[in-house]
Amino acid sequence: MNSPDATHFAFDVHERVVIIGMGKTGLACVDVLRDRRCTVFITDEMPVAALEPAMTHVREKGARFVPPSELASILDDITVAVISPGVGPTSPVVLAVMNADIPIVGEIELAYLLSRAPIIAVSGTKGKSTTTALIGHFLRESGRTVRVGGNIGNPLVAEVSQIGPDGWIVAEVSSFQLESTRTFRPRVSVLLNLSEDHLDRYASMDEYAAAKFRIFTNQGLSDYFVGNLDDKRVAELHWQFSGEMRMEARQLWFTLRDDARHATMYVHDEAIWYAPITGDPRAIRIAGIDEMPIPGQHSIANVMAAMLSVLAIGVDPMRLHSWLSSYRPPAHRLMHVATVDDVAYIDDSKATNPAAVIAALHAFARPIVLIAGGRSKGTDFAALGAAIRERAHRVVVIGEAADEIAALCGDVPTSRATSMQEAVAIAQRSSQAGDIVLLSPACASFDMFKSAEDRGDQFIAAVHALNGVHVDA
Ligand code: UMA
Repeated sequence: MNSPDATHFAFDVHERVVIIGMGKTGLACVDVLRDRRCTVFITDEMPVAALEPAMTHVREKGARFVPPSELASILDDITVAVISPGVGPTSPVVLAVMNADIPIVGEIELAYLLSRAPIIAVSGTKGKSTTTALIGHFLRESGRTVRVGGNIGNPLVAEVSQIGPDGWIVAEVSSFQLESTRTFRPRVSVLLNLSEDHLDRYASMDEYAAAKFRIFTNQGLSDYFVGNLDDKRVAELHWQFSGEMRMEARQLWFTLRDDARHATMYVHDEAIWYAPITGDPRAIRIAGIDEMPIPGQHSIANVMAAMLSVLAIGVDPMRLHSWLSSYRPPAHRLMHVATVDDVAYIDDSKATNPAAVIAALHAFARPIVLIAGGRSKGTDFAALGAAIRERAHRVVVIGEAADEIAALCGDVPTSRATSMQEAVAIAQRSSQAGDIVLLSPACASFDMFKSAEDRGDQFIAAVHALNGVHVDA
């Protein structure tokens, strides 16, 4: 999105702002900008009737809704536009704003401009929410004041206004949010991995990666970059920081291999080791890999990324082990819901791309009944097919992508379900003692559910409704 940067905007009483998108982000921007006494308009391409109760909230805050058809009548007076992450650069509303030469600021950029606290930003195709939550946990345990927000569910702009210069912001940032940043400069940036996702919005994998790389573009010598040496695309950065890809931030790499030469954090003798970046250079054993809070290899990587992020800002490495044991994973991420008749039901509803599902399928050694499907995001499901054929003995397919996923399953029997309740009932009938029933959809949720959280909640409700349910503590 080509638009002038907005660093010179004060976002005060002189500003006349139009917010594009009236979801969570748009409404949080209304609140923050009205509190700063800006004149605020908001627009949304959804039919007006579908926009209640947001419309009431906007009115009560003293902002004005303008339907896209009437936008032209206010644009002459607008000084800056704020865009929600779900609104793509080719949306007619965005094009109209750009044609009127109005600067466009993404919500993450706005949050950064308004934040008095330094930011630790986490991106990647999978593992973002877990890593973000874990960093928040470590910082809280270390006695720091911290707010966690962004793509994880609560708009960052609302979080930054709750915290002063002594606190910390931990932000999960998606490619949608990063693509419109101009000056966004986190104190620590984390790039976990890069695999196919959102190819319904990006023309190519390179374009998607370029959006993600904006996380470190503005970082300077006093900042840190935390990267995954085991991810092919991220690791390429290790060798490629030159020209446009120049990185000034200090680099901290992690790996699941025993490679103290190239990484600051690595696995040695079934444990995570840290080679301190300052002071005593002797490596420190942090935790055994059997002590991870979530199953799977990718979980070890997320834990290492979170640990390096907080070590970068001076947290004591000797405390990390006990803080890891007190961590409780966020909902809908490989979350154990219940065991019914010796079958474990796992909610991984937030796995909305094939890579996350492949990781989930490999996180368990037990036979798996997979529930997958939903609205496709244009990604290639081929690798997912191979993982399904290797790991699952039954697949229950749901949603718009049901046929596409069923076609990949080869000899693995598939069943179609039209609701989550039906999917869970089929999964129960198809499973036997010792199995895992895994909801890990590889798709967006909006064809059948309000959100990924709603999809997970419906799964949990259906599991709890099964006869003989034994809910684990
Ligand atoms: N809209 C338009 N025109 C468009 C697109 C959307 O007018 O072209 C309107 C819709 O009618 C709707 C509003 O915009 O009323 C929705 O805005 P939004 O899509 O930006 O959604 P929010 O509710 O503001 O939620 C956003 C993120 N959504 C997306 O990026 C799609 C949430 O990430 C995030 O948690 C929230 O901000 C708080 O920061 C969700 C997500 O699916 C979880 N993220 C993707 C992912 O994780 O794969 C990137």
